[in-house]
Amino acid sequence: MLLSVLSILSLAYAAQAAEVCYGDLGCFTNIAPFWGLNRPLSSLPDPPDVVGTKFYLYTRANPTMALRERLVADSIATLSASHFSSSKPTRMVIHGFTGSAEHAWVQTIVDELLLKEDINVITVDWADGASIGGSYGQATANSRVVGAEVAKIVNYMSAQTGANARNFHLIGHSLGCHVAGYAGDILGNVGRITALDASEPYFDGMDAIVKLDPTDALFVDVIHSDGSPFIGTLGMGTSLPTGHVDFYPNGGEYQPGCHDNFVSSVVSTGFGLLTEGYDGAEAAAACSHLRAIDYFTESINSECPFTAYPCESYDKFKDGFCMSCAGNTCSQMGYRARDHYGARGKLYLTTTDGTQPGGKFCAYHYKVQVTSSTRMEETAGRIYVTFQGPSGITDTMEVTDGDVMDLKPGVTYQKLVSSPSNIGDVSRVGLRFERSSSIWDFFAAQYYTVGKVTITAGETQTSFKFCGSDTPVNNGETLQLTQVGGTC
Ligand SMILES: [Ca+2]
Repeated sequence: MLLSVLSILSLAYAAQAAEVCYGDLGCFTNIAPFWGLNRPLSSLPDPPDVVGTKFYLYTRANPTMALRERLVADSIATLSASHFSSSKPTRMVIHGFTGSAEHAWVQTIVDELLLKEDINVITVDWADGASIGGSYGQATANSRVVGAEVAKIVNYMSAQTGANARNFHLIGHSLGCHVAGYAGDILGNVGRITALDASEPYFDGMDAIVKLDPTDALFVDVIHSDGSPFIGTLGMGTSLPTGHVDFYPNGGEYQPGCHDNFVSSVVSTGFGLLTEGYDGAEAAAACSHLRAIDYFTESINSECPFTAYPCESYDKFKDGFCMSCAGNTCSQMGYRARDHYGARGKLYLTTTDGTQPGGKFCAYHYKVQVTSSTRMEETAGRIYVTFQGPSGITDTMEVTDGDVMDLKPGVTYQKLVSSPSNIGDVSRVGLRFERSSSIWDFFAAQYYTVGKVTITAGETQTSFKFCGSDTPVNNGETLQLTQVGGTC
């Protein structure tokens, strides 16, 4: 049945199949693999002069938008008059659908990159080809032309200056990730592609040649921040593993502090338009989709490492089962991902919602384990823990399940806890017990008896053990543990 529907669609589509050729950028067709069930309407790309791709160079000598220098492929005059240095690494920033290199986030990434390193930064502007006036499908097609133009200018700069594609790092957002993929596919030896929430619609389920994949650069790192399904929840990013290493902050579907379901998007987009213009509207409509940019930008000069851990699932990660980096399997999300080249696969981490002072998203991860005394009387309730070190104190967090209230002797309750500050060596733990008030737990013991508490810092892979010495904790009371180590 499916096959016959496909063949009818194929026949109907064959009538519209076409090809366009744009000189040295090559020819582009709208047939398979660029057409298929996941891309039922495949457009041909607009001509390069309609897509209007422009390249702007920033260096420490010309770091502002007013001083940026336009580079044009085949124009030796612009290249030799520019501050481009072939001996330095080059990073390119590529926006997505409805984007522009004039958007504030692009300039912020440029600023952070130049603060970090004395390099070439090139912004790729294809605002006309990615315009909301066109369709998403047309922008999808146009991204192929932009990819070819990126490859062309990299080849031109290499030929003229001896620059090497291996020293190029393409940083794309949304459709810009696939632009980077096309460029990398043509060039064959791009050093790195960082994909910031690569777009899902028209790409998931398509051939590797159609979308970003690990063969497009020597190293491809991907941040998934809006990976909930497009159909139903309007998640714009893909949740599928797309690179050598794929980061899933907060599970990769929704980001904390974002309210991007359809209804709230419509309301907040209108509010954003009224109050902050286009950037505000985009931020409100695509909060989780844009958060990948925020994480990457922060990671460039952040002291906080954005450590990410391999795990089977986000649920297991949240329960504290995946805090081990044994075998160098962890990485750092964002700018420093390349420093942990050996890490592969799906990595998880949590972030804050960015509302604490300083507006930072990076968080430190701790596994908290509370083990009941083996001599404890059974009881029912919840256990909460807070802990501190020389440089911070955490909020009070529940380590029990929340639903299951039974507390049994010798059992360990554990959770992943994240803190916006680095606590340092943990020196004190506060453990509070709240007894169940349910009538069904009437005969349960009035107190909880703690055997030990272990805090493991994910970032340093260090554990701190506190013996509870079978101390009972009454309902509503907090027990302070200050003695690290011991036998228990
Ligand atoms: Ca590809």
